[in-house]
Amino acid sequence: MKATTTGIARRDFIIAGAAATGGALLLGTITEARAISEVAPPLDRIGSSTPGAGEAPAISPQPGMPGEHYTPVTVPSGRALPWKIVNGVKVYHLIAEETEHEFAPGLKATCWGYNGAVPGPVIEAVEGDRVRIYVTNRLPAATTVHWHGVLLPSGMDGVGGLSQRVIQPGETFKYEFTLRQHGMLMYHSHHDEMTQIGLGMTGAFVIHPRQWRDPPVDRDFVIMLHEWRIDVDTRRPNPNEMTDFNILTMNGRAFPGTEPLVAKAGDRVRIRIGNLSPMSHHPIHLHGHRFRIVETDGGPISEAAQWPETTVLVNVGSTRTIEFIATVGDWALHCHMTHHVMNQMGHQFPNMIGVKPGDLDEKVRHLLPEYMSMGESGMADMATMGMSVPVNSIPMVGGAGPFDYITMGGMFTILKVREQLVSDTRDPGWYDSPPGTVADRATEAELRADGIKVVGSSGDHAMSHGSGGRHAHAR
Ligand SMILES: [Cu+2]
Repeated sequence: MKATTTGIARRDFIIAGAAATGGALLLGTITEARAISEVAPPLDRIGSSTPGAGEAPAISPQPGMPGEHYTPVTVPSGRALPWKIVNGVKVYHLIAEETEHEFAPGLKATCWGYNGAVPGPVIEAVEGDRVRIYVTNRLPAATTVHWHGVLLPSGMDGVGGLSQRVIQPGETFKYEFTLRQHGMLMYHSHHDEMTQIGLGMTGAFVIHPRQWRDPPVDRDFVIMLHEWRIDVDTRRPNPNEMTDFNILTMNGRAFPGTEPLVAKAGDRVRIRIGNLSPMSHHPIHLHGHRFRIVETDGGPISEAAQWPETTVLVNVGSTRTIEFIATVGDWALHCHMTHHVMNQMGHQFPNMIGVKPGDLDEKVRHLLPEYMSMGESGMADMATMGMSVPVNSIPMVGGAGPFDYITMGGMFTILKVREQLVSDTRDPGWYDSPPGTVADRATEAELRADGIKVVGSSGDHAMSHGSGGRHAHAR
């Protein structure tokens, strides 16, 4: 590891998430041509498969329109793919290409994605829509796109070699099918998956129901999970990595680079979470709320079967959609695997907990001038000591918080719920807790009143229950 003097100043982290791509929604040109001209298979029940060749075709309904049939999703740190309507068909254009992607301020790598985005932009449509998706391959390798979870004709399924011939560099393929379900689905390369998914070729495919669902939601967020191996001093994710990932992302961003989710108190909030990480399942935990798991990529879950939860395990290759009523405050939303909320360099330290290095540092500095022993009391110091980090890397943890540094990295973001919002999407800053509702140092008087004796030196706290002992409440 080459040490350099390029430090990352604290100010660089301040609300990095605020670099929002404001109003992330990009709607394409919507032509007036909404004539029903397409003959398509009938809408089908959830769980049924593609109709056979013998089934009678039916008229496709009108293309679903934002505002009329659905409220568009919000994609923190991301965006939706533009579309247009041509003769009643929704037409999209995905471009598979290499792209310089920023994971957080200070860390960029050359990834493979779609339309300059990693993950690719969200494809958004409505149940019943006929969609035509052109895929242009600008990569140096062949590729395909698989529409993950979508019920469609076998030849549109996008598995290279099995369902189609691969898309060679420079070629543009056409996929076309009618959407006969709704839910949070996904898309990804299905050719040399280890390389192409490992380099980022994934995206979300949201299909809204044709009828408004009851109760309607006020916020509808999409988050795609991913994991990467980006060695310090390199600018390419290593797709050969099997287990030891060191950058964990939500919509391609690692904390403190993640954009917060903004909601109003009392809002019904939906978060659709998809996992196309190469290897890991991610238990995503939301603070301060209980939510229900209302949908998987297999379809909606009946109300009686919806689990109340605080953590939802999102397996590789699946999606989970949760809903809840937003409570005012700043709430962490993160993977609960502890190594998944760390950034680079946080994973391979010798265990120094409890070690007293004495004059070791001074001795070692004769050989390694910048040497500093670390981790004697854990990793939290790493964020705050203002260490320099190598070029194009980010500290293992650390984002500016309202009280202290937030000792989190990776797959971590913040749900910000306010009574009033200035803007529907803009980061409202830090939550200003009402007086008396923030944990703080106990006063001597408080300790005395409750019979708590703090003995020994700092760091050696013990609690006394008083002379009577066992019944602390008996006073
Ligand atoms: Cu995880």
